[in-house]
Amino acid sequence: MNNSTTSLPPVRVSRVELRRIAMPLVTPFRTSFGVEADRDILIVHIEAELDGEVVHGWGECVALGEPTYSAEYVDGSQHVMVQHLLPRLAARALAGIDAADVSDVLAPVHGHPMAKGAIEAAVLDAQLRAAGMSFADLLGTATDSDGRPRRIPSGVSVGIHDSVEDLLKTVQGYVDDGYVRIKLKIEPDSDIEHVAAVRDLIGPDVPLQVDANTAYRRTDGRHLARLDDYDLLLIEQPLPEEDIIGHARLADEVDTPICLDESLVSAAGTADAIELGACEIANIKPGRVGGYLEAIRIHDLCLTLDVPVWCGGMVETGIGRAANAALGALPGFTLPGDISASARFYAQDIVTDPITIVDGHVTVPTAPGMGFDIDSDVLESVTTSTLVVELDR
Ligand code: SMG
Ligand code: MG
Repeated sequence: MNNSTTSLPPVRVSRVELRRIAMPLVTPFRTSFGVEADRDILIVHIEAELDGEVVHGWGECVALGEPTYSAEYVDGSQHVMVQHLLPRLAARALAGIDAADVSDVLAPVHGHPMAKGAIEAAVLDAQLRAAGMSFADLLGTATDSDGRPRRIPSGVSVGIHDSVEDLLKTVQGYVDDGYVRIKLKIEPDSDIEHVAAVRDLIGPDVPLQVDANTAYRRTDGRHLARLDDYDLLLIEQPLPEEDIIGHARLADEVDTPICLDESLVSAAGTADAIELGACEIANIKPGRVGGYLEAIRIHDLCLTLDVPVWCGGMVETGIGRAANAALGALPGFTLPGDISASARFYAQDIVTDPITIVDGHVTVPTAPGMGFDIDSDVLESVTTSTLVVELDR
C-alpha cells in the first residue's frame, strides 16, 4: 500500500450513524491517570455503496470518557465529528472516497486523531467488505511463510493495585491464562516494589515492562534507573507527552529502553523523537495517530530506522481489537503487543467472534473488512444513544 491510495475501489458514503455504547469492564482498570470501570465508546457506522450494492463499515473511536489519557474525550470526539469532520467529508464521501483520502480531507481540523481515525477505519472497513477482502489480506499478514494462519504473541496490561499481594494474584492469573508478556502500570509509590515482587513471581524468563502514562518528572531519572535491576523490556511514557528532550535525557540516564506512547501522534513527530534519542522503542496505537494508515507509516518508518515497535491498546471492543491484531502482525512488530483476549476486559463483546488467546497467541482475523462481524443483538443491547448524520443534507 502506498501513501496516496489503498488500491481499493472508493465507496460512496451517504449516511453515518454515531452510536454510543456502555461496556462494563470485568474489573476496574487503574492507571496513573485514573480508574476505568465502564467504557463509554463511540462507534462510527457508515452506510456506503459500491456498484449499487450497499456495504456497511464500522470504526471504533478509542477516546476515553475524560480527557485524561490525551486531550480527546468521547463527547468531544462526537462533537467534532458532527460539527467539523463530517461536514468537511460530505462532498467527497458522497462522490466516492478512499480511506487514504480521509486524513487529507480532514487535515484543516487540527488534532482529534481518535475521531479522525475512527472515520477512516469505517471507510476502510466498508471498502474492504465491498472488495470481499480482509485487512490482513491487504497488509499481507493473514498467513505465515508456510501459508498457515498467522498468530501473534499476546501481552497483557495490568492495572495498578493497592497491595502487592493482590497484584501478584492478578499477575499469576494472567500467567496461567498463557499471556507471554506482562505490562505493569506504574506511578510514583507503586513502582519499584511492585516490579521487584512481580519479577520474583514470574522468574527471569517472562518478558516484563512498565507503563507510567506520564506520571514522572525529569528529576526522576535516578529513581527510574532503579528499574534497571529487573530486566524490563522497556519503560513506557515516563514523562509528559510534550517532553521529548526530557525523554532523550532519561534514555541516557536509564539503561532500560525508553518507549513512547502518548508523545507519538504522527509519523513526522515519531521521526523527530527517534532522531532526538527520545524513542528507543515505539508503541503504535492507530487511534492515537489518526488511524490505521498513519500507524502503518509509523511502522514502516521504524522498520527502516531499526526501531522496534509493538501494538498498543485502548481497551478496544472486538472492532478495534481485530484490526489491531492484523496490524500487529506486520514485520516490524517484534515485541508482543497489548492485544489481549476480549475477555480480559469484557464479559460480552459486540462482535460475533471475539479475540481469544490460545497458547499465549492471537490468531490474525481474516473476516472481510477489518476482521470482525458485528453481533447486532448485543450491539443493540449496549447502545445508549444513536445519532444519524445524513451527508446529503
Ligand atoms: O487495551 O490492553 C489494552 C489496554 C492497554 O494499558 C493499556 N493502554 O497507556 O497504553 C496505555 C493504556 C491506555 C488506556 S488506559 C485506559
Ligand atoms: Mg501506554
